[in-house]
Amino acid sequence: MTELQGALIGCGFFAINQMHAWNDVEGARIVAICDRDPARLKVVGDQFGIDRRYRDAEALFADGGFDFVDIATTVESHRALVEMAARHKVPAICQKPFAKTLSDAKIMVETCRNAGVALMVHENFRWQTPIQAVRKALEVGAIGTPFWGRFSFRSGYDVFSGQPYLAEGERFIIEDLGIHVLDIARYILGDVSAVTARTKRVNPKIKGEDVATILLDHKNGATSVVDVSYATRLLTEPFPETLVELDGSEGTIRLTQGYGLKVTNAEGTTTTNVSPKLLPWASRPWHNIQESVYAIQQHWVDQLKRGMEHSTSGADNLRTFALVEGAYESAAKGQTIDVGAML
Ligand code: NAD
Ligand code: 89V
Repeated sequence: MTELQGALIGCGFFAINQMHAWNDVEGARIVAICDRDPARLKVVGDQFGIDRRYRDAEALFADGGFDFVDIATTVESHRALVEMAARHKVPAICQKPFAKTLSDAKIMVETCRNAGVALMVHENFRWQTPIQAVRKALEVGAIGTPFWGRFSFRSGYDVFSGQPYLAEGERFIIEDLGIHVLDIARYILGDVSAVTARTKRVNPKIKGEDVATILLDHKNGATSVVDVSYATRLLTEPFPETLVELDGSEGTIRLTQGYGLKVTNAEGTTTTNVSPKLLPWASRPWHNIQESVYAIQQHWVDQLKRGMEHSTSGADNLRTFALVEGAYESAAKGQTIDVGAML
C-alpha cells in the first residue's frame, strides 16, 4: 500500500495525541512539522524524530513534499491555514472549532471545493467507541424509531491547566466542548431544524459560559437535550464521558458512566461494556478521546485513498457549527433559532 506523507502544523498540547496516532495509523506518516514557537517545534520534533521543522507555514508549503496537512493550531489561524492548503492543492484536516464564525467556515469549505482538495474537520467525538456502539444499536433497530434523546457532559474537571486559553475567550463551553456533543446528537438523531439554548457562567475565574442547556428539534421529529457543564462536582468525576439516553418506539438505550451500554426492549435488558481501548501511548481518563483520534485519522487516510467524502467533512461540519452559532444566538436573544436559515 502506498504510504501517504503528511505535514502537521501546530505542535501544542493536543498535537501530541495526533502525532502518537499518526505513528499507529496504517498508510500514512508525518514527514514535516511546523510551529511558530521554536520550543514546541523542538519538543515534538525530538519526541517523534521529525527532522523537517518549520516556523512558518508558508515556507513549509513552499518546500512541499507531502500529500496532506494536519492543522492542529487553535481556531484563530484555521481559516488562513486551510486557505493556504487549498492554494497549494494539499488536502487538509482542520481541528475543531473549524472557524471563528459560520461565514468563515462556509468560505473555507467553498475554497477547498473550488481547489478540488479534500477537507475534513477533526471532530473526533463521534468516533469514540461508546458512541459508535450507541449508533450500531440504533442501526440494528434495537429500540425502533427514536423519538427523544439526551446527550450529557457534566464535569468539574480542570481543563484550564492543559488548555489555559479556554479561560480567556468570550465564548467557552459551547464553542469548545458543546460542539462535540452537538455533533454526537446530529450523528445519532440526524440533522436539526431549530435550536433553543440557555447559558450560565458559574466559575468566576473565566470569561465565557461554563454551563449550557440546549434543546434541539431534529428534522425527523425527534427532540433532544444537549447539556454541558464544567461547573458540576460529582462523587466520581466522569470526564471525558458523554452520557446518552435514547427513547424509541420499541425500547430504550442508556450509555451510563463507566462505559456501560444498556439496551431495553421487548426481549429484556442487555448490558454491554463499551469501554474504549487503552492504547499504549494513552493515559486515563483521556484514553476515550485518544482512541477516537486514532480512529478519525485512520478514517482520513482510508477515505482519501478511496477518493470518498469523510464522515466529518468540512461540508458536514457546517451543520454542526450552525448549532454552535444558533445556540449562542438563542441564549443571547431568548428565542428559538431556525437552523435551516443559517445554512
Ligand atoms: P495549543 O495552544 O497548546 O497549541 C497550538 C499550537 O499551535 C501552539 O504551539 C502554537 O504556537 C501553534 N500555532 C498557532 N498558530 C500557528 C500558526 N499560524 N503557524 C504555526 N503554528 C501555530 O492548543 P491545543 O490545546 O493543542 O489546541 C489546538 C486545537 O485543538 C484547538 O483548536 C482545540 O480546540 C483543539 N482540541 C481538540 C481536541 C479534540 O478532542 N478534538 C482536544 C483538545 C484540543
Ligand atoms: O476537545 C477539546 O477541545 C477539549 C476537551 C475535550 C477537553 O474539551 O477542550
